Amino acid sequence: MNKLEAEDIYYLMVLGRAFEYAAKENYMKGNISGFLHLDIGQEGFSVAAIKAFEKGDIFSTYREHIMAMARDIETKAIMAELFGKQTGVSGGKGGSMHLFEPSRFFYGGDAIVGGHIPNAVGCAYARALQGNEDGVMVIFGDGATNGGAFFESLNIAATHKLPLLFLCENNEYAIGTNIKRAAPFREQAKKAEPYMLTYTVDGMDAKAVYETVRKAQIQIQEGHGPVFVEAFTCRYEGHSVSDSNAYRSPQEMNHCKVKDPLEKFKKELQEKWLCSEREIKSIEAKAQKAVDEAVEYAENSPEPELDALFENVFYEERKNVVS
Ligand SMILES: Cc1ncc(C[n+]2csc(CCOP(=O)(O)OP(=O)(O)O)c2C)c(N)n1
Ligand SMILES: [Mg+2]
Repeated sequence: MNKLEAEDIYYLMVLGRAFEYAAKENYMKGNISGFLHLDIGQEGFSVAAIKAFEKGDIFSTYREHIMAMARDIETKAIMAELFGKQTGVSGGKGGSMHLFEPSRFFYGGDAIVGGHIPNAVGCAYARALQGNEDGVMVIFGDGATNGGAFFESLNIAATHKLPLLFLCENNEYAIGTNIKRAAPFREQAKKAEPYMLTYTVDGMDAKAVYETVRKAQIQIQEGHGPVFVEAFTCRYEGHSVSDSNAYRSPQEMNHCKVKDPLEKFKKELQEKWLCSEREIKSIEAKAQKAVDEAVEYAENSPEPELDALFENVFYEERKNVVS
């Protein structure tokens, strides 16, 4: 990572946090409806993982606004999607959980917990057949590792030595259920150990996530088969905006917030890359401006046309085809 890349990562982290707060505010105002899962506290993980995974296909969880931004999908098109507008990245029909942009090799967002993991296995299989060496990454939560589809995917990916990076974001919660009540151990990487190489990393440390994902991508590209990376993170808000987060004590939340990924990465910028306070303030101002513009754009965008209801319902040749 060089200075420009580090500044870009910090910009995206600040952009992501400002975006999430703006989304929450607009949900409360009634401008956004449906489910809204915020990624505040996990920005370092989301940005660094996507930036480190150069090229290649990405299948993500439903908590994916910031990941989509890091894949260079326009902030305003993401906000417009949350508003359900025609200019949204999925034409206003996907909403927060279905940000889909095949031209960026970014396939959501999936509302079915763990449902996207077999899809990523299929994509990795296709890429292997095509001789494409970029690799595929699938991102999911700790809760998704308790489902059958996850274990079947580990098995198929390992048997066929597929170029697939399994990236688990372990925030120790599946909605309000603590991991201790849903799994026999905290480290979900243990579930993958019999099948493939595994790594664990501090998900609140963007630089560490970046380095681990980069290393893992290089390994899958070398053709040895899948790799599993687990990052430990902390979600600051409730599961979704309608969850009051009352099941976590103030002490637990404080313990989380001292590890703030933005603060940690800001120090990295100052100490390693010698960024001045002025440079940092200018990155932060640019991010806030982009979010304000995205909200304005979303507010002023038209609703989808009624006819759009019938588009993309049935397969049409050459539409949404990724080559
Ligand atoms: C197959 C399926 N079962 C249950 C749900 C309901 N549900 C939505 S989110 C969630 C928790 C998922 O937790 P985790 O995978 O850890 O992701 P996180 O929200 O922590 O990012 C559950 C059970 C669902 N959407 N899909
Ligand atoms: Mg979780």
